[in-house]
Amino acid sequence: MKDFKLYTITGEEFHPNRDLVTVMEQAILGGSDIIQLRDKTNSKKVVFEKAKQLRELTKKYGVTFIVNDHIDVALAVDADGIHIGQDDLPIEEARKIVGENKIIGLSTHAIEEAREAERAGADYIGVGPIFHTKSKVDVVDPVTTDYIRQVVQEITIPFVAIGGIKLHNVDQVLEAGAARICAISEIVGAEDVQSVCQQFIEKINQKVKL
Ligand code: 3NM
Repeated sequence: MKDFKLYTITGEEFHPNRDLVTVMEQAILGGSDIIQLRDKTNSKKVVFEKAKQLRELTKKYGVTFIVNDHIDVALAVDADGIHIGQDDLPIEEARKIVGENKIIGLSTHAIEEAREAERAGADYIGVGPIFHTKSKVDVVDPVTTDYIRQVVQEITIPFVAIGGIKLHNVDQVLEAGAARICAISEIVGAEDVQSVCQQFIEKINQKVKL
């Protein structure tokens, strides 16, 4: 898969007065190089419509596009990949459906899950929640930057740190060894989405040479 630095996940509840595509375009213009559509509330029909719009947007900018949960929607709009969780289909089964050319990302919250994801053929893993977050309901206690250090030592597939990451605490995450950062609320809830992304990218570039 094409490597990335700043992963923005949609969170429309954080920008009730602004349009989804506009906000995500600002994120891309600020340097976000991978976008995920995550919608746990709307019908598949609505998710599909949003996915079509974001596919068009990401194609225009050459940015990777991932769909959360809905494998069928991801295939229907020809997204670059899917992101699934611990309670979804096993990676091997998801792989049979999407094929070798799509990206499969998996959320992990402990080193055993990371090991299993690698063994099963995930293309990347989410590592989190690093800090407390209000953006995910079923999430476990924060895993802290200790989990990042474990993953750096043991896991060879790419990982992205997620959960409660803000401009004011991202340095701790980078110092622990993360090379890729993911955020929802800090980015899409910002007044100036583009500027927040630029600031994340600057911090990543200061600490990491991918
Ligand atoms: N997954 P925010 S934490 C979607 O740990 C998601 O797997 C997590 O949102 C995980 O940047 C999380 O607003 C929410 O904290 C991230």
